[in-house]
Amino acid sequence: MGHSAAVWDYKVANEITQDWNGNPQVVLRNPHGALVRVSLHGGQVMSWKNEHGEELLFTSNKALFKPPKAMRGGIPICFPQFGNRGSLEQHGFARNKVWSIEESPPPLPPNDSNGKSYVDLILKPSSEDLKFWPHSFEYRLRVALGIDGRLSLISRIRNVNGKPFTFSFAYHTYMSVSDISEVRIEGLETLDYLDNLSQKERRTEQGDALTFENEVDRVYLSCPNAIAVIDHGKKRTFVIRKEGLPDVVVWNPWDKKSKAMVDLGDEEYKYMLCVDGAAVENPITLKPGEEWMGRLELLVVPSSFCSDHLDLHKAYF
Ligand code: TA6
Repeated sequence: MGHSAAVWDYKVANEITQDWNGNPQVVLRNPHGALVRVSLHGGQVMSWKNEHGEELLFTSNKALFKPPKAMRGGIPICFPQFGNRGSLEQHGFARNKVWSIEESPPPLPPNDSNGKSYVDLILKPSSEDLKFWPHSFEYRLRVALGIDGRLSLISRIRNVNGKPFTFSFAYHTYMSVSDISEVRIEGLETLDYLDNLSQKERRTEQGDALTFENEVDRVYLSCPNAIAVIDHGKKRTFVIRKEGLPDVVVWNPWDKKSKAMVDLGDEEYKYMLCVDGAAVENPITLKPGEEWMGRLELLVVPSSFCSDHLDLHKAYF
């Protein structure tokens, strides 16, 4: 199976291995030793390591690596729905399908390739899929690792023909943190959110950075295009930049829910936090031939680089 050659000043080749289920897994590397693993099962980023070999994404020690269940961790793709409405499975089927590598996708802007190691994946509905979601789409996903170790995910979803369809979306991003009590999020202050713990009631966030003392399951609405997740314990900040993703899902199951989940250790809630670039409040409708793009970029910087310097409201792409 071929794969998109790394477009690279350093000509570092990507490699294809197999994951624990025998599913093909693409490994992206940069010349400083940073690494990303992407499984063709679900188009899921399974691992993102910095140049010191530190894992930046959370993966449960009790994860079930058995299709059709998505692995608990990494960055599962939630499409064509985020949540569990209607007949579709929770968070949609894309994360439970086998994707393919696309050698020559429609081009992206040069910036999305130059100096990066990347792979282009594609998902199209099978005749079986069309029976329960009768919409002809092409979903192209580029996963790229930059020279500075940043991770980019670019989704392009196109309505190929037929009738308009509507979807909601999230990059369900499990961040690895030192201890949830050491973490705060900046950029969501004063925003409205839907509280999934109170029948999606609309509430307003108070004025300070978001910290964590118990279960949180919220969709923050109309968020800035940059969010900072500061981990005081590890002295590092995840900078999340996004485009086409107005909302941010924040989820930590805390102790009770963790104990109830077969694929999450009882104490593991302490070491993870989901902060997802998403489009949930206003699902996206595509007419035939229209295409939607949702970009996510994750960068880890030393926490001394505090969010004041991040200019959370400017456009980044
Ligand atoms: O808001 C995030 C959420 O919808 C939570 O309610 C929880 O269900 C989480 O996603 C994980 O969902 P999953 O289907 O991956 O177990």
